[in-house]
Amino acid sequence: MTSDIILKSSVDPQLKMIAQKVVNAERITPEEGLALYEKGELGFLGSLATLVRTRKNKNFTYFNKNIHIEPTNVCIFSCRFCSYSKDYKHREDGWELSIDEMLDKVRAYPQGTITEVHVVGGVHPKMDLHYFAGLLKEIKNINPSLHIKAFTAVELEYMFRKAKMTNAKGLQYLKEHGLDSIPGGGAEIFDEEIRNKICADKCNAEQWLNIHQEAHQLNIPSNATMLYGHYESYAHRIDHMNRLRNLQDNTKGFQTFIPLKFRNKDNEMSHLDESTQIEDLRNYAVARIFLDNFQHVKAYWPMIGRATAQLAQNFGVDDMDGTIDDSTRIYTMAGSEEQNPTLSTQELVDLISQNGFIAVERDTLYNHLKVYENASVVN
Ligand code: V47
Ligand code: SF4
Repeated sequence: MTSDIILKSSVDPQLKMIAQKVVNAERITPEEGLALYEKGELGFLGSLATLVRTRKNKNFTYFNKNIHIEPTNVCIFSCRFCSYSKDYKHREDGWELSIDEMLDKVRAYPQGTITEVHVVGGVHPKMDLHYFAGLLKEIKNINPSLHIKAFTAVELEYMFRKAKMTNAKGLQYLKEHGLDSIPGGGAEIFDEEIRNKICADKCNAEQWLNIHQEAHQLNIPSNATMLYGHYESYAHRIDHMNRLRNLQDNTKGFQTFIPLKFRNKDNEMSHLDESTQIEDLRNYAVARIFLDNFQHVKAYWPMIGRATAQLAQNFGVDDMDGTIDDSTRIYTMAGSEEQNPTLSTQELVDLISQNGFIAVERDTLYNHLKVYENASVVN
């Protein structure tokens, strides 16, 4: 039935052929991915992405209970899309949390109320590898069952370089202190020319991919992001996802892919328009179809807004990130709809089930903690 709809829905012979491949669960090529971006209309892409999503994750949409800690927004790098960082010379305009302040945030959540702490922030020259290893250890002392997902490859590359450690040694050291997984930030767009245009001075594509590869080899899972909707072309997006797909073929260590929509408030790229909602949904769908070896695609609701995140479930998305108690400022400062990004469990379950999907509370590794089978569908 679904296959019929897909095959009839497009008159373009190339798209029909791609649809047939997706129905047969065959991998599509980068050229075919590009054709989806260039020619696939919203409904067609949504049907194909839903086919893949249902095959991989049934009718489930995942969320978890997490908090974000942003140790500092002081950063030695100068990404042009960043609305949040302050350079070291102007650090008094930013924030620098002490270890105790960060631990207080963890202590505020009694055992069982959250399962994950997500730590990510600016690259501060005084917060080094040993400083952060100490933080991880203290978090685990407070609550050993908490999963710590911490530090983008950009932060890690700087920490390891400064500590004169190889990526493998540095990752092993952090793992011994409590690091459980790595978030997907810092990937931006891998193409060298575009990367140089938007974030010339931080780790390059090869370094980003290498850190994730080394992490996977040490059994540290990670996520991957793509910052889209700025100077990049569709071909750049496909190139980005193709590099991730190739690495994933080797390591199988990526858990989820997270497209991040460029937000244009108060940064050096504010003159660029933001992508439309239709483009955002098309992008989720192409990602879901192209990344056949990624189990999950996440709509990060604090950035995209809860209404689009809800709709994105019909375009391949099966994960909403978390309740995100406490502050995450990287998007609120860049102009996202969500100025107070906190959702209660009930609100997240409603968001998912109102669109006919089954909300599943997961841990960071996607083990099911609670399935909300009977949540009501409200039209
Ligand atoms: O790498 C910064 C992005 C990322 C802007 O792994 C912007 O579960 C849009 O990666 N417009 C960091 N995006 C956040 C991140 C993340 C978030 C949630 C979950 C996970 C995960 C990872 O934020 C940066 C950059 O790509 N970003 N500024 C902006 N103006
Ligand atoms: Fe620093 Fe991250 Fe902002 Fe780039 S995106 S300037 S690395 S805080």
